[in-house]
Amino acid sequence: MLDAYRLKTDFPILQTNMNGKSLVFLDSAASSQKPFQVIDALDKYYKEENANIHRGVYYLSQKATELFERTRIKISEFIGAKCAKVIIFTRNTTESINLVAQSWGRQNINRGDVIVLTELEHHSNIVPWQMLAQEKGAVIKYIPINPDSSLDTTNINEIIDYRTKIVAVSQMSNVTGTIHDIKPLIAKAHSVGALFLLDGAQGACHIETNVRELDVDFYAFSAHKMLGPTGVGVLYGKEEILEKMPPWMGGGDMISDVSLDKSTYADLPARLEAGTPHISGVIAFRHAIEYLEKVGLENIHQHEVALTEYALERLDSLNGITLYGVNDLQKRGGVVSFNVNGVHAHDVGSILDEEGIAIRVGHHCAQPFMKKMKIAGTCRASFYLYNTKEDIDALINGLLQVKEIFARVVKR
Ligand code: C6P
Repeated sequence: MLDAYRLKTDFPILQTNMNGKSLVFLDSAASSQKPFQVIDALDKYYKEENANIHRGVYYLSQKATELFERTRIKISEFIGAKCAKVIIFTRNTTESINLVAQSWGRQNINRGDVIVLTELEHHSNIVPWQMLAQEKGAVIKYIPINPDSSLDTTNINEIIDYRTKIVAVSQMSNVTGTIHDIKPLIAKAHSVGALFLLDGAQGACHIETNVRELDVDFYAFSAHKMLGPTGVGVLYGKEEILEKMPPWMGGGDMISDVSLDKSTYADLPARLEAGTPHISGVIAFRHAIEYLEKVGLENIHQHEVALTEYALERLDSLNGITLYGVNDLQKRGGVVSFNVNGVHAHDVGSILDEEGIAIRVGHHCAQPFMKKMKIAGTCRASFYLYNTKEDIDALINGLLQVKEIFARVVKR
């Protein structure tokens, strides 16, 4: 098991105060905090290594290129990819999914074809497909969710059939923390000749993932949710699929030859990476992955399961709290979504903020889920390797204050 108390000391921001109180950070599902190893790598880059990559013959440029490409190799090993060239750098998960929709999708999706999603997807795994479907006259079908937010696969044979071209599902829900049982869905997609995209925005940071063992065709995730800098995303794709994908954006670094009337394109991965990337961010991202590897993703997951169990127990012991999500703790990650009955989630968030407690409130970029549950939003506390039981105790004390304040208002 990991020592969250010790790990916390690696995160400078977690030593600070907010509103005069020690910061209790419970919003890592939105973006994680960064250890000094990552912050130092960013600092070192700008002080000692800064140059554009893939362009210069001089030492600094070659050094920056080497460091940048080391991260690509590290990521390929981290997710079990065949080689580094199938790792495409983007800005975030959103851009990775848009890249698939705009490049692979525009080439392969035609009128009447079916794209399958779930009702629990983040907007980033809905809107790019809606844009594509609108342009191409394709149809989107949704795997429904049960009231506990698990997937209802009763009619899966009618949803995924010979017309399906791609199935795109999140590894873990950002709203309820539900870890989906994706293996049967991947097998089903492949049995009808469809591809499978796994949205790993909430997965890569918490769950050991081997893309080749899972046999996913695409895997999308963001560095900023896994201790790395913002502005760096990853798209993994099977080599034979990426090889056939046309460039989505044109510009520098993605060409082989340009003349005034036409251009030819570079090989993978450059063909899908136009323009100067977030060099410092990519370089620092390797340090984030090394940190995660040192702690161990399985240790992180079990730590989060323990915190979730504790949080659910304590929340359940308060009266007037509605909890969302599945009961089986091994089928959920470090996210708890709840409402304080009769109190708007934004009010809960603001009162907690005064106590230095950061949670996310609202629809969490998953409006279809909220509509299905007939709620405007939820309060969401999310945990990572640096959270402790004391952070959850602080949340519970904050919620007791929320209840007290609103009880007084109601009495008046
Ligand atoms: N969810 C949250 O607070 P980006 O913003 O591109 O790095 O990640 C998008 C995204 C895609 N899929 C899932 C399942 C996600 O959770 C997210 C990001 C954050 O829940 C910010 S909205």
